[in-house]
Amino acid sequence: MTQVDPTRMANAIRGLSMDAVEKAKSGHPGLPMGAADIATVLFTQFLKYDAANPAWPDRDRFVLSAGHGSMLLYSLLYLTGNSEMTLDQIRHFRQLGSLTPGHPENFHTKGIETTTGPLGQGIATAVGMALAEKMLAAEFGKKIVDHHTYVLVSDGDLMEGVSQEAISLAGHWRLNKMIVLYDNNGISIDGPTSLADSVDQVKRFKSAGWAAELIDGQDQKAIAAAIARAQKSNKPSLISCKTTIGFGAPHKAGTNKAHGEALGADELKAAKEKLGISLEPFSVPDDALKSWREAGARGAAARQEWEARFAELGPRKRAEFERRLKHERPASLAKALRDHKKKLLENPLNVATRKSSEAAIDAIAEAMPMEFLSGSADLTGSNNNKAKSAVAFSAKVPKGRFIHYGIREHGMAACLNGIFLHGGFAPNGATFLIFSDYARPAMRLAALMGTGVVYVMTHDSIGLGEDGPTHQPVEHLAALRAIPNMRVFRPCDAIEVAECWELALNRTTGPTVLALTRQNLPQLRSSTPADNPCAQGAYELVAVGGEAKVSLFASGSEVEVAVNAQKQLVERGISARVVSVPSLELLLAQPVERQRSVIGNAPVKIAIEAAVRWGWDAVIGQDGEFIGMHSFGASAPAKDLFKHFGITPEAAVNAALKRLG
Ligand SMILES: Cc1ncc(C[n+]2csc(CCOP(=O)(O)OP(=O)(O)O)c2C)c(N)n1
Repeated sequence: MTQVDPTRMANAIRGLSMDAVEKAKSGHPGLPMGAADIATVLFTQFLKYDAANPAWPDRDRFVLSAGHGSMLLYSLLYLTGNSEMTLDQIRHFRQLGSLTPGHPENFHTKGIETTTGPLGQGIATAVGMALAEKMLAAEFGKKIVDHHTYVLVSDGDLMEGVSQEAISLAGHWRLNKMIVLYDNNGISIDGPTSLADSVDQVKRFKSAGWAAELIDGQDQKAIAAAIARAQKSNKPSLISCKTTIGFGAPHKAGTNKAHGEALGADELKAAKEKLGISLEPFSVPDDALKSWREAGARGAAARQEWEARFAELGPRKRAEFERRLKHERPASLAKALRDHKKKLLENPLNVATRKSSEAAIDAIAEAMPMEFLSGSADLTGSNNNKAKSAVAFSAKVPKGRFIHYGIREHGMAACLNGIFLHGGFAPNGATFLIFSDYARPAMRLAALMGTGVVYVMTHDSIGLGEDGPTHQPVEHLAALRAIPNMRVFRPCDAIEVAECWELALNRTTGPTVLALTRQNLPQLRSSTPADNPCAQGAYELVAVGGEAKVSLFASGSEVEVAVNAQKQLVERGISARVVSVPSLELLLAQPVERQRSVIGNAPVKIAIEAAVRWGWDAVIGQDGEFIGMHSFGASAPAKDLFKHFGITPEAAVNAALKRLG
C-alpha cells in the first residue's frame, strides 16, 4: 500500500465535493466535508467491496442515508475506481443525463445500493438489507453469505419517525452486522438541531437493543477503533461521530451555511488553503489518488476467494443462489398456480379475496418455500398472508419465513425495499389498505427504484363495515394508481386473485398492491385462460351477443354488483356487458386499440367502484355514470353501507334506465 497521510485522502473527498457543488451552483458541501474522515476510514480499512465489481453478491453494503450528501458517495466511487464514475461525471454534478444526480439513484448509477434523499428511508431500507443477509446466511451458510451493512446517517435521518421503527426492528432482530455511523454535526437547515431536538441518540439506540457509543468523528484512529469494536458486537451498532459540518471552511464550518449551498469562490479558496488542497478545481494529488485506487482494489482478493468458495458448492445450490439473486422465479411457481386455479374451477371458493389470497399463498409457498417471504404489521389474522407452512422469523429462527413487523407500516415498507435490493427473496408485506398512507413514502421509493415487492392490502373499502370511516379507504386506490410504476390490482374473485398474485410475483421491475376484501365474494370466473386476462388490466367478463347498450365496468367486490345489474338489465330486454377491471392503470397503459376493444362503444358506460371517481373518466368519459363513493364512509355492517351509499345493482340499473330514456 502507498503510504499517504489519511487526512489528505479525506481532503480529496472534501476538494471534489466543494468543487462539484460550486460548479453546479447547487448541492450540499457540508456533509461530505464533515463526514470525509468517517468515509475514508470505512472505505480504506473496513468496507469489503471491489470497485471493479460493484455488484458482487457478498460485498458489504454501504448506504448513504443522508442522500443530500451525495457528493460524498460520488467522490468515493470516483476515487476508488468505479469505471463509470469519471471525473467528467463529477464535473457534471446535478446535470441532466449525468451519473451524478442531486440525490443518489441506484437505478441510475452503478455502485449505489439504494435511492436516498427522503430522510430516514436509507437507514430503514438498510435494515431490510441486513435482515436479508441474516436470512440468506442461515440458508446458504457463512462461506457464501457473510457481509456487513454500513449506513451513514445524519441528524435528519434520526429525527424522522421511520428511523425509530427501523432501529426497533434491527435491535429486536439482533442484526449485529448492521453498523450505523452517525454524522453527528448538530446542524440542520434551520440552524442548530437544538432548535427542535434534545434526544440522546446513544441512549435511544441502546434502549432499542443496540450497542452505541459517542466518538470524535474527525479522529480517524477513534473511528477505526469504534468500527472494529462494532464488528465484534452481538448487537447492531451505532457509532455517533461528533463532526463539524463543512469541516475546513473557515467561516461557514459548524453552521447551517455549510449545509445546502455552494460555499462561494472566496470561502472555497480559503477552505482549500486551510486544508492544503490544490486550488485547481477537481484535482486530486497523484499519490492520494493512487492510494484511493489501491483501497478500491483491496477487496478483489476477497471477491476471488468468495468465487472459489462459491465454485465448490454443488451445481444445484449454485444455480439456486444465482436464480434467487437475479429475482427469477422457479418453474414450479407457474405449475403450482396452474394447479391451484384448476382446483378452484372444480371447487369454487366463495370467500373474501383476503381468504382466497391465503389459499393462493399456500400454493405459492409450497413452490418457493425459502424465497417467498411474507410479513404483516400486526394484522396477520386479518391480512391472511401467512402460509400454513410458514414459521415465524425471529433472531433465533433466521430460517422463518413470516415476519411480524409489529405496528410499523412505514418501517415494514422500507424493509421490503431493502430485502428486495439485497436479493434472494420475493418479499410481501401486509396491512389494511387505509394504512398505505403510513407506508407511502417507502412505497413511492419502491416505484421509483423499481423494486418488485408486493403489498397485501386488505379491508379495501366500506365493505370492511363496522370499523367505520377511519378504516375505510376511499381515495387510496386513486392515490396509489397515481404513482408512476406502481401496479394496483383489485381482484374480484378467487381466480383473479391467483392470476394477480402470479403477475405480482413475476413483476420484478416495480411494486404491486393487491387490494383485497374483508367481506365474502362469490367466485365469478368459470375459466382460466392460459394468457391470464388480468395481465391487460381489464377484460370482458360477461359478454353480450351483438351491440351492447350498456357497458358496466367494475373492480374487486363491485364486479359482483355489476354482474347482478347486468342480469337485471337483460331481464328488462336491455343488452348489457360486464368488464372486470382488476387494474385500471394497467388497462390505461394498453395500446389504444386494445383499450378501445375492451371499453367498447356502448352508449351508456357505468363504472362501479366503492371508492372515489378519480381515474375512471378515462374509461367512461366525463359524462359517464359513476357509482361509488363521494365522501368518507361510515360505521355500520357492510350490507347497510353499500345500500346507504347507493352502490347496488339497483342503482346501476336505474342509472342505465335514466340514460337510455
Ligand atoms: C423526509 C425529508 N424531509 C425534508 C427533507 C429536506 N432536507 C434535506 S436535508 C435536511 C436536514 C439537514 O440536516 P441534517 O440531516 O443534519 O444534514 P446536514 O445538515 O448535517 O447535512 C432537510 C430537512 C428531506 N430531504 N427529507
